[in-house]
Amino acid sequence: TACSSKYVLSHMHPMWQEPLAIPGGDRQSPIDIVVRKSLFDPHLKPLVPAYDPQTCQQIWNNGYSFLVEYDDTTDKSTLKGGPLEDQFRLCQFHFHWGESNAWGSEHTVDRKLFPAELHIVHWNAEKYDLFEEAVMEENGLAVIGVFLKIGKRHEGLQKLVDALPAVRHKDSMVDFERFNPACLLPSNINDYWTYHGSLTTPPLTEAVTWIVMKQHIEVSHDQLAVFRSLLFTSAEEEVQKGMVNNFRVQQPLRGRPIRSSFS
Ligand code: SG5
Ligand code: ZN
Repeated sequence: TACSSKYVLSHMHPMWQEPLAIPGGDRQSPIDIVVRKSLFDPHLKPLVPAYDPQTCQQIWNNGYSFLVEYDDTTDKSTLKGGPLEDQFRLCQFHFHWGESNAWGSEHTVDRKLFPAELHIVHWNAEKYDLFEEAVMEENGLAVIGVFLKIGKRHEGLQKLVDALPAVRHKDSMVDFERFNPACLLPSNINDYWTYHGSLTTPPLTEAVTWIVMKQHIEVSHDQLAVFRSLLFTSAEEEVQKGMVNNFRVQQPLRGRPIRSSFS
């Protein structure tokens, strides 16, 4: 089974602003990427995603976003290269988005906001036995971030958009098969920024090597509108709340280097 469904984050609720406690606290995410302050590192390698669409299992509305979950019990879908020394296993991807196209991303580039941001989450299966262990450890996770902009309809995304009405409410889940998240990556995956940070939802652990793509992808306004038709609330709740603005506020950089793979 995919990593995330083993957990219930009981302290997580819609539009939470700040956690009860941050472990450590000086390597938190998300951040603003100041382009002229990022450091070109010629030793950064090309990124090598190798995803097997057969490991795709289900879509789950967890009351914060929708997660597309992958079987992570074997090394069938992996990420290596880039800033990573180990091989990481794909476990899920999800998005953050706004109520309007003027904001919604978690990271920003020179303060520029994007309407949405994709996160593809992987864990270090060379160093750790379980996702839940990796979440707590330095170098435990690698997350690819991709900005979404409004433009042409995204063909790859449409299969996912078509499935979303089935997971409208919190806690709903539907089978979802043979989806390759590589179809959501921009054409040039070799230009990226990387820095050490944290999960942007509880438990906010500082376990993440962030890899933020320089190129964005385009999706249509109508496709994002379907994201916005999801709900934070379960079917039982009397007052339904639209799932929008599910991003964390920005965090201080605190002197961390942001490296770029390009000059
Ligand atoms: C972890 O971080 C969470 C995900 C959460 C992402 O992968 O899982 C755990 O921490 C389990 C201990 O939460 C779940 O899977 C819910 C059980 O994903 C979301 O909540 C969707 C937004 C967040 O990762 S991120 O830093 O890339 N945004
Ligand atoms: Zn995220």
